[in-house]
Order: sequence, then C-alpha cells, then structure tokens
Amino acid sequence: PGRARSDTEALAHPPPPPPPSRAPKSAGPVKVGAVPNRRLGGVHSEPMATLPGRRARLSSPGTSRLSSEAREELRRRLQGLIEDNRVMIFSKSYCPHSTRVKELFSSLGVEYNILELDQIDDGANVQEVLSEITNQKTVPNIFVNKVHMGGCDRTFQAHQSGLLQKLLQKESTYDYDLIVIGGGSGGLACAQEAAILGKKVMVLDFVVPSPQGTSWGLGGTCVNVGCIPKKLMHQAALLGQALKDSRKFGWEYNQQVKHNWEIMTEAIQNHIGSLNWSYGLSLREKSVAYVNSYGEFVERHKIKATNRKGQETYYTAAKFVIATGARPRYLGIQGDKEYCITSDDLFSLPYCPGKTLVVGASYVALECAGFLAGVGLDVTVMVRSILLRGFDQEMAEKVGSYMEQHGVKFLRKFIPVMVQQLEKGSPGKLKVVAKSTEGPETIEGVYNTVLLAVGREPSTRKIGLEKIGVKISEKSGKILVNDIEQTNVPHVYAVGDVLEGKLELTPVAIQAGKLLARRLFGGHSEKCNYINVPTTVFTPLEYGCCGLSEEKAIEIHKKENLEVYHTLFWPLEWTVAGRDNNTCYAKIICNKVDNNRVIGFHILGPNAGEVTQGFAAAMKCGLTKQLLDGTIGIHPTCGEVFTTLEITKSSGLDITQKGC
Ligand code: FAD
Ligand code: NA7
Repeated sequence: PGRARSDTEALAHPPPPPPPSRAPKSAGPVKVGAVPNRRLGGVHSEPMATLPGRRARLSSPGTSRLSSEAREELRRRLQGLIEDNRVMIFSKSYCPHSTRVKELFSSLGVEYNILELDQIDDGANVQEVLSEITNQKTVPNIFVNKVHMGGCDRTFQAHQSGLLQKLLQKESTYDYDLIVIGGGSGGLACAQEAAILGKKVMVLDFVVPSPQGTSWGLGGTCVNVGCIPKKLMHQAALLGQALKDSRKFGWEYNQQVKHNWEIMTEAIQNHIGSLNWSYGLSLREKSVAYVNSYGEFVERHKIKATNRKGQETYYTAAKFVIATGARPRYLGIQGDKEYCITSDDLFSLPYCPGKTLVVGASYVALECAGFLAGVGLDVTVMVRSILLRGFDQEMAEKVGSYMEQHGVKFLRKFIPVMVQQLEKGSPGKLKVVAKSTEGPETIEGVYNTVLLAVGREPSTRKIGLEKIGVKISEKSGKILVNDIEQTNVPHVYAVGDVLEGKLELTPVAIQAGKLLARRLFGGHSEKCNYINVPTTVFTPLEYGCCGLSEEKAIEIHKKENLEVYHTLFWPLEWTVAGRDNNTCYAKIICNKVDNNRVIGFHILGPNAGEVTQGFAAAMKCGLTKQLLDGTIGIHPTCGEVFTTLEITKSSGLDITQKGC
C-alpha cells in the first residue's frame, strides 16, 4: 500500500492543518525519484468534484482577490510541492475521482502527498493558481515526478499505457538528497546525521576572509573564532589568577611571572588545527562530500559553488539546509575596517594586542575584555548603554563591577566616531575619538588595539535567497522559519545563528541540525526545544544561567506571583587565597502560582558553566523550590548553595556572609 504524507509537513507556514482523518494512512516503502521539469499539459475534462450543496466555487481569474504578491507566493508554494514530491495529488476529500486515484497509487505501493483543497483555508486560491499552472480547473490534479499527469482519467490511461510506471521509475535527477550550506556547528551536525541515515549529502564551507585578512578552516565560528579559543584564552587568564592564589597555598617561585601571547596563541591555534582536521576526517568517514567553496542559490534546487580561485561549479539537491552563521558587525565609522579588529582576528593575532579598547558590552565584548585583562593587558570597555543586553541585569552589573574592581576600565555611555592610525606596528598606535550618548561631550584615547564586538550580522544577504524567494527579516537579515526549521520555500531549511529569534549558541545549532536531519530522513518527529537553554558568560567572574531573567519573569508572570531566593557566597577555594568575600552570588526565581517552579536560575562564581549544566537538566524535569530543598548538597562546592537557599529578595534580609 502507498503512504500519504502530511501536506502540512510539505507546506511551509501552512494554513491550519485539516482533520487527521483526511489522509489514508498506510505503511509503504518508496524512495522518491524525479525527472527533469517537463509538463504534459492539456486541459482535463473531468467535472469539478462536488457534493450536493457543497459546490466548490472557483473565483474567475479576472475577479481574483489575490494580490499579485500573494499569488506569486502561492505559486512558489505549489511549485515546491510539485518539485518536492514524487507523486503530488491536489484533491478534495469527498471527490470520488480523487479517491480512485489515491487507491491506484496505493495499489502500486507508491508514496504520494495529497493536498485536500476543501480542507484548507485557501483551497479556492490554490485551485485558481493551479489552473493557471496546468490549464486544468478540476481536481484531482496529479503530478508524477514533476510531470503534470492531468486528472483521474488521464492517470488511469497512463497506467494502462505503461507511461505512469515509466515516470515512477525515473531516478532522482538531483546530484544530492541534501546540500548543507555552511560547515559550522549546525551544518556539520545536520549533514553527518543525514549521511548516517543513508542520504547522499554535500556540505559547502567557505570562510570569507575578515577585512584584516584572517581566515580559518572547517568547523565554523565555535571551533575557529568562538567558543573554543575564547574558553582557552579564558583558561589562560584563570591560570594567571591561580598563580597568584598559589603563593597563599605555599607555592614558592622566584622567576618573574609574565605572559607570552605568542606561545598561548600558537598552542591554541595548533589545537584548532587538529579539530579542523578531525572534522574533515569525520565527514569523509560518513561519506559526506565536503567542498571548500562559497555556496549561493541560483535556482530553487541548484546552487553555484565558487572556490578560492574563482572556479564555479553547480550542484543540485532535493533539499537544502542553510547554516551559514554570522560574522562580526562593523560600526561604519572612519577607520573601523582599516584599523580595528574583531573576534574573527583576535584569537590568531600573531602579536600581543597591548593596550586595548573593546567596543561593545555584550558577552563577546566582556569575555574578550576579561581574558585580555587576565593575561595582564590594559583594557578599557566602551559601553553604549547597558551591559549584557538580554541577560538578567542584576547579574550583568555584578559581572561588570567585578571586572572593574579587577582592573578593567569602563567608559559608559560613549560610542566611537573615528579611529585614526597614529603609528604602524604590531601592534601600532590608534587614536579613538568617541562621543557621549547623552550630550555633546567627546573624548579621545590612544590604544594599541581596538576590538569591535558590537554584534553579529547573519550571513544571509549574499547567498541568493532572493532568487528562490526565501524570506528573511528585512531588519535583522535573519531567516524566518516555522517550528520545524522550514523556511517559506518548502525544501529549504535553516538552523543555527541565521535563525530569527533563536539563541546563538553552538549546542542549540547542533541540536537543531541533528533533529532536523532525523525528521527529514529518519521518520522522527521530535522538534528542537528552544526553552530553558542554559548558557554561561565566561567573564573573570563566570556567570551561568538558565530560564528567565528576573526582568523577563516579572514581565511574563507579574512580580506578585514570583518569589526570588538569593544569597552571596564565598567559595572555599577563595578563602585561603584571600579573594573577595560576598562577591559570588546565587539566585533562583520561582513561580508561586505554579508550585514554586524554578523558572530562572542564575549563578556568579567559579565554574559557573559546570554548575549550571546539571541544574538545567533538573529544570527540564520541572524543578521546584521544594525539590531543591529536598536535594542533599555536595560539600564543599559552590553548587550546594542552591540546596540551602532560604532568604527571599522580598524579605529584604541581609545576604552578606559573615564567616566562612
Ligand atoms: P557557524 O558556526 O558560524 O558556521 C557557519 C559556517 O558557514 C562558517 O564556517 C562560514 O564561514 C560558512 N559560510 C557562510 N556562508 C557560506 C556560504 N555562502 N557558503 C559556504 N559556507 C559559508 N556559543 C556557545 O554555545 N558557547 C560559547 O562559549 C560561545 N562563545 C562564542 C564566542 C565568540 C567570540 C563568538 C563569536 C561566538 C560564540 N558562541 C558561543 C556562538 C557560537 O559560536 C555560534 O552560535 C555557533 O557557531 C553557530 O553555529 P552555526 O552553525 O549557526 O554557524
Ligand atoms: P550582541 O549581543 O548583539 O551585542 C552587541 C553589543 O554591541 C551590545 O552591547 C550593543 O550595545 C553594542 N553595540 C551595538 N552597536 C553599537 C555601536 N554602534 N556602538 C557601540 N556599541 C554598539 O553581540 P555580541 O557580538 O556580543 O554577541 C552576538 C552573539 O554572538 C552572541 O549571542 C553569541 O552567541 C555570539 P546596546 O546594548 O545595543 O546598546
């Protein structure tokens, strides 16, 4: 028997799904094949299917209420269904001719997709546009391997003459089942999973050099210019702090302790090189074709791949995943692209950056400022408005004030307006002119390096999306997808940093990519859950969190429905070392009207990421304050503080620690 696939799956942003009873459900094998785009054409003579009293009306082309834009969009959707399905039947659930055709394909054991026009809101519009495409006004309207068969009679005639069987036998004319554009966290995860599921997969990955000329290998942002080098440089800074602490623990050393940027960078780059190599190997092992070329759509199912030498090759695929990530933004002021660097350049900078101005105040900015100061550099952060936008602001301010107390300077409410080179060199000298965001005041400063960390631009504007009609947000440039990461063009999907309104984190991209491949090719239905994703800001005082910030919790649940428990704490390791008491901080936000469920988890302290990870799993399981109180802590650790939280913020009681 054949298998009817849900048309809501094939239609991006479809109208409300019809009742589940509409599609005959039966098991069936079948690999989809396709032939080049040809159309038999011809007017079909079957009468339009009707039921007494339920006559479907076709609006005549002249009186159509569809705007030309909506008509174009609908035409694209239908074209997508026709191209993406081996057998596509436009039908009406009550039409006996449609039923006969479905029975025919079922008896042939062929998978088919149906769109029941009487069960969708825009059925009449679909029928109208279909008649423009096929010159056939009636249903059923059938396509086999992109060839227009006609209606019921013609399909049966084709079956009798053997034409139908011939059409069904045609193999896919696409080069690949799946092409993934972008070999970073999300793209690699998706490609490898699809290959494991037996699909023919290609990944294109190409790094456009930064304005400073930096480029890197396979693996995307995280491995090359993100999480990995960032955390390793943070570790370099932590070791500097540990060296200072170690004297208190009895370590004696006489050598002058200083940090060597070149040694650190070389070691980190070597590690990254080994990761690039292992990604390539892993793709080969799974028979994923890897092409080091820049991909851009030229047709709905065709991309152009341009390599470093400018050679162009064309590839086709049944489905595409866009995972092109994002790149650092520039300010658009005089001197920024010429003289400033970004995180794309910092981690492989061949010389110590020296006195550094970091522009921006989100987590990339503060993390970089933190480890640069941690390895002994003179660092200033220029903040336009607030620290760590989007994060809990009480925590953000604590992160900032710790950095300030440990040598990082903050220039608040200023934005740079010009960067000028005073001296060339490695590093050279740059003059920065900045103006206040609150008045006419301008200031000047001289730095060796200016690091811009003012946000990231999704890599979506130069990949031919406009040619195939994939919608992006005009403002952010990010791709709009539904809850199955499908764009408005049904065979094109997207994961990772390119997605509008989703978290820009490596594990999120990986999870979304893997689950997408399983849904597309493995018969799974699990969707990526973007709720309660934990994250950590690796600033000198690390900040881990999961769930809602206090501000967001108040906005969603109202202050009177919340109870916030908090405390300052002093990690045991910091006591003997003589480091700050009453600086580390733990806070949970509980929803009183939902069994005191923990909806926000926040910690400032050493190893915040390690602590947060386990609590995030507990939150996935519905963690409540009562469950936390019933959990026995591990002593002596930082995490145990969450099992003994007693003081509510609303009580106003003192949370400073008097002893150890
Ligand atoms: P990417 O990993 O960016 O991969 C996209 C790939 O596609 C790139 O290789 C790109 O060159 C390539 N590409 C682009 N266009 C094309 C094209 N047309 N053709 C072919 N290839 C193309 N996340 C965390 O979870 N933890 C962290 O600690 C963390 N730290 C970070 C620190 C920094 C400094 C930065 C910048 C990011 C950090 N992130 C962190 C975020 C994380 O790196 C990203 O969320 C993640 O890499 C996104 O994966 P992706 O697959 O969407 O894109
Ligand atoms: P974000 O999170 O977009 O933050 C950008 C920061 O840069 C933020 O502090 C902005 O201040 C600041 N900014 C933006 N434009 C300017 C100008 N013109 N002048 C001065 N300051 C500016 O970017 P990140 O790069 O830190 O991180 C992006 C993602 O990459 C992140 O989610 C990680 O997953 C990896 P604002 O608060 O808007 O005033």
